[in-house]
Amino acid sequence: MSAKPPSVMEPASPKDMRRISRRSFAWAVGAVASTIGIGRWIFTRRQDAGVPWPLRAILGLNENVWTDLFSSKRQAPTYTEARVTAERINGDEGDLLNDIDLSAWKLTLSGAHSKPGPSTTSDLADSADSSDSNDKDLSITLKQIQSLPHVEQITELFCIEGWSIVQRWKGVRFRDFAAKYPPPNADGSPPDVLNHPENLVSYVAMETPDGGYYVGLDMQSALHPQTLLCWEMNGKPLTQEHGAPLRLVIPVKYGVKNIKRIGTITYTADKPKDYWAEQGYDWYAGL
Ligand SMILES: Nc1nc2c(c(=O)[nH]1)N[C@H]1C(S)=C(S)[C@@H](COP(=O)(O)O)O[C@H]1N2
Ligand SMILES: [Mo]
Repeated sequence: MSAKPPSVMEPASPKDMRRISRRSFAWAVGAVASTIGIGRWIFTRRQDAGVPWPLRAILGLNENVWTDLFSSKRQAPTYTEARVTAERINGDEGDLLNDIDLSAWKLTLSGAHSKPGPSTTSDLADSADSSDSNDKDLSITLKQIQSLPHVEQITELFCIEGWSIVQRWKGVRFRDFAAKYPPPNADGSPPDVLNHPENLVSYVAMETPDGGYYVGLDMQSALHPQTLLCWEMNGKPLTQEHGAPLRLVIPVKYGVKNIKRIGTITYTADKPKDYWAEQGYDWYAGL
């Protein structure tokens, strides 16, 4: 059992809570959100999430507010096809203006728990010794990634420069990728990505093949159900300016975290370096 988070408001009785008006409720939610530095996104999106979890947050009854705030109930808005805007290219760090040989591209996965999670009988046989972890990098082809269950979603990408675009993306949920190629648990015990993400190491680092652009992500945001590894944008394979062959789409973060042309993914217990954080922007860059 972890300790209760420090309470920022006097706890109210359940009877009191029922009397709290919508407005004071919203204010209280804002107070909690800004106190813990989560900001605008939580505040403006909360109504979508239904009532129970903010009540828990305000009352401080939930033992893990952090996890709750980033639970799958926190969804970025999705849009219909009619709302898709013109494409816009921004940022070419990581040598995006120069071609790479897409047919030779492989994703390097570093820091994964020894073996891919079982999803077939042959994998099951393979993973008999999966309790010992090793430091070997995995090399994963685009085909292997595309063979995972994929989804399409239309979401908004906000650039820190102040503009945004709505695009349709196709890819695999990072959480499904992580279930197949699991991060290790912080204490070395066997990971259970979907049921016990809180035991995993805390961060994911991603960088371009040349190392010229790199982002650090907290594990909660990486495992958010709208965080995708994408290979298609608006019904077409990614162009190289948009990050072919594989990019991150993470609508709970600003554009800077949506790294294009991923070369390496690393699971790590240490807070990863981040290109724009080094330029003075907030490391989390959450919306
Ligand atoms: N490799 C790489 N990825 C990147 C960038 C970059 O410079 N290099 N810029 C980021 C920024 S600031 C934004 S706003 C988005 C823009 O994505 P888009 O060009 O597909 O619209 O990509 C992000 N990913
Ligand atoms: Mo951006």
